[in-house]
Amino acid sequence: MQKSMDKAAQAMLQVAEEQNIKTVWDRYQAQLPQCGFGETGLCCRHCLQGPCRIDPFGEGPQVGTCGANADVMVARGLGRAIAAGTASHSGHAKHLVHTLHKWVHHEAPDYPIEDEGKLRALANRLGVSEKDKPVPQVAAEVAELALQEYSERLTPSLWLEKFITPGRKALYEKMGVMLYGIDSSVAEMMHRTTYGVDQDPLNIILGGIKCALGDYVGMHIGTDLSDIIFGTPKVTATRANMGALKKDAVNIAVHGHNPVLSDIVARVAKEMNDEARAAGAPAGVNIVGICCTGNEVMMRHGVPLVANAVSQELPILTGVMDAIVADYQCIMPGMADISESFHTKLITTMSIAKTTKATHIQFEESTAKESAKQIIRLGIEAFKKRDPAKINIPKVETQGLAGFSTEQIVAALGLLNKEDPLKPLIDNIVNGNIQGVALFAGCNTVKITQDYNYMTMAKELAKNNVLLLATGCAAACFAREGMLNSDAANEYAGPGLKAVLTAVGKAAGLNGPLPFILHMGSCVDNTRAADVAVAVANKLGVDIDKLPVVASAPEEVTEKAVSIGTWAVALGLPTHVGVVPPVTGSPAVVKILTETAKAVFGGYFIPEPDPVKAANALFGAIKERRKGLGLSN
Ligand code: BF8
Ligand code: SF4
Repeated sequence: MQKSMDKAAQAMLQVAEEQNIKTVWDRYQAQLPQCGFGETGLCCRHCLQGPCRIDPFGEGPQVGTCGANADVMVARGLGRAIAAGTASHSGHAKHLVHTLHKWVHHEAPDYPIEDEGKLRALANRLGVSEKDKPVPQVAAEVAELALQEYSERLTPSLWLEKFITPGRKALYEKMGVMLYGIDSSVAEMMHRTTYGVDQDPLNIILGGIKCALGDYVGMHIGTDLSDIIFGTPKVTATRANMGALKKDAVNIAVHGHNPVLSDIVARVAKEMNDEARAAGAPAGVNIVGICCTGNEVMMRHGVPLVANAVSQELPILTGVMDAIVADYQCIMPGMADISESFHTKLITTMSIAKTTKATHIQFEESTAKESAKQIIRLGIEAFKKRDPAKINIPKVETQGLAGFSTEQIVAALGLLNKEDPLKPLIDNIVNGNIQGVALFAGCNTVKITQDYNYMTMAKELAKNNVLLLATGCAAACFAREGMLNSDAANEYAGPGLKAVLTAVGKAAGLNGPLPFILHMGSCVDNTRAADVAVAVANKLGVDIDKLPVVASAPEEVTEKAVSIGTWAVALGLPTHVGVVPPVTGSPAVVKILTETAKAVFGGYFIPEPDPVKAANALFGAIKERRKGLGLSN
């Protein structure tokens, strides 16, 4: 199997081979064959009488030592994956809440409050009267409400209630999955899946849905506060892939997820150009991005994203990656080993995310700018130690647009209808120019040729006039592959979709159509897409599960992707996964996820490794919903 479709990644993999440097693909090969019990979800280590395994072929044991059967084991494993994903997204968001809180108390003086309008709009939505109150007071009240979202509330989650449709709210209450606190939903999942508690797979999965709604709320808070502090993204012209690394600059990559670190580094870098020049780098400091925080700074500062997920190690092989600054999540431990073979300085910054082989600089909001400067200086020092013989920058660089926040999508549509911006979108869905909308999210995995599923599915769906939204590594993939521009829309969008994109592009003063894939941000920004769906559903007076909107994680890896997929289902979306999670050991659980969920929530999982079949299944789901709405075209 080819490792990656990305031309720059291919070039660097060649270098890895020549220099006998082991990457994630080699480590994966060394793992094969992977354990069949683990793959199917049929092993359990939830107590010390284990580990227990169930024989999927029916010959060996069919229950664990305590009597847990395949359904219980699989459901419990899934529940814990959702809890881990929820803890991660909401932990990231909690960090932002603390930053805002510190800003209010003058303990984070280097942070801006870029979007006062969004702060006030959010306060209003949450029921806080902000009129005539100064920004710090409104910020304090919003931060307080956000913190309250974490612990056990006596009333339903405010964020959930205020951002979903009335229909969903009623359904969640009826099904007993209403969220009363993010952290408490994680704790409850750990409780119900521990030794001898919940033994009904359906009940465990309902608990998983409740926990996944905690993920949704955590992500929403993350996006809201990032926008308030760092600015709501605006459509930005940007570049991507490893060709954006410069031989004559100090190249520093921000890697991880939270703009609390990366945004400050991107801002401060502008002040450090002279120091870089003095060190012999005429082009100054060149900040680039890896993974989701790369998306964050791409959207807000046009910083080029050079790699993500499975290809995150490869920029080191260019020989010009002077420093990689990491916060948390999706930073492979293998990065430390590869950076040791080069001059690259790997810098960790968060107390919860250290690695023994990296330099740790504790990043504190109180001294954010100073810490950022210290980090950049380490990059400048490392630059001096480059080995010219190892320099090899692949000439692959793409152009595209990023920064399609909900607000920007509404603004772009407003160019066609100022009074009623959603109307052009709805009209074009009704007349069939746009058949439906598909949200692409998730990662890249060693188990699939990098980008292959994304690219195949995007082309298939676009040809059928489906508008695509993308976040996280899906957005990163499309950026690297040069899909976020007018040329790609001209090449791949079906005639109806192209006509709409051209009309909006023209109104926006572009030389061609809008991209057919709208880069909506990082993984936490999936709730931006949900907000668009909720707004359309509310305007039409139907619930989300009636809309021709679908979701896909074609190359997913992380537990975070599992929680996102689960709340997408709970929101009512048919949700494709290209890597089948470890659930196949329980046909009962598979049935709950693919069929029972549809009957109850309208949304359901579509596990399908073949990207063409997956695109057909999603288009089929769109067609089914169009029919349900009485749209026969
Ligand atoms: O949160 S898509 S590999 S970088 S988990 Fe990670 Fe997956 Fe990328 Fe962002 Ni999301
Ligand atoms: Fe085995 Fe049950 Fe313990 Fe799991 S909880 S390890 S199945 S005894």
